[in-house]
Amino acid sequence: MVISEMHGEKGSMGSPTGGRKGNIGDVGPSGRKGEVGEKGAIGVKGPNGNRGVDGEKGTKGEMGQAGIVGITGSRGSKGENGFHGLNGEHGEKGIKGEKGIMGNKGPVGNTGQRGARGQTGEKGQPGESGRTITCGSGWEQFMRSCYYFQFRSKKTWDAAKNDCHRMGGFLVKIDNTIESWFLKNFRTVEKNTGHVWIGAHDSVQESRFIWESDNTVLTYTDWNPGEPNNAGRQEDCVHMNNNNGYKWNDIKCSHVFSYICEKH
Ligand code: MMA
Ligand code: CA
Repeated sequence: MVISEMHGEKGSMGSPTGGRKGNIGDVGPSGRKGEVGEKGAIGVKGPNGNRGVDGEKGTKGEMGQAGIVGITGSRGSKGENGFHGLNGEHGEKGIKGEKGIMGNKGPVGNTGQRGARGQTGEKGQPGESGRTITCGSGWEQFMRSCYYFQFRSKKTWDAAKNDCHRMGGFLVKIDNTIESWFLKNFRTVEKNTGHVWIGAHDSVQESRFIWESDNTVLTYTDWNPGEPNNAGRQEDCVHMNNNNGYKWNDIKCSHVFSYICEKH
């Protein structure tokens, strides 16, 4: 704001001779308004304005990385039992059995005094196909042969062969499964515990086994697996091995074993 200067006007001079000083005149009229003053200094800083409005919400962040694999869980409990399996298929029909052994000669029928009893006599038929053999004391008859089981004496193969010859026979010649079965069966019955010579040998030509009874080459054989092996290149005679169910083995002829003779 501009403040105007105000002052009264100067009174008239008194008498030079000195009189008394006059009274003070009336106040003069107001002076003219002064000129505008200079601009004042900058005022003190005003108080802070109010806080602005909140910004808009940001966009959604990206998906985080997959977490680490968890620790292995403890073992589950045992499952329930499975169902019963289906029944298996019906098995195949078995192989036809071998032809049976020929029966021994049937008993002689009773005299026909009573007609009804005469029937029994007919059973004797099968026996007629075999020869009637009188084997003699100590010999066993089977099919068309007689056998002498010498289980109480032991000899070398040659001595055993000679003994059979002396008795009118030869060291046993085994022609087939049935005959083999008969000999093995006798071994069981007699409870024989040793090896037994049979009539086979390859003394004439190595590896060519023949029967001493008729010098024919073996057809039926019952070798123990791995035999004949001519161990030590000195095994020319054949025995039934008591440790292997009587299966055959070639061995040194100088061993002393029991033996079986055969005669027709
Ligand atoms: C073994 C085997 C045969 C051989 C005899 C000789 C026990 O069997 O090698 O082949 O004849 O030994 O003692
Ligand atoms: Ca052998």
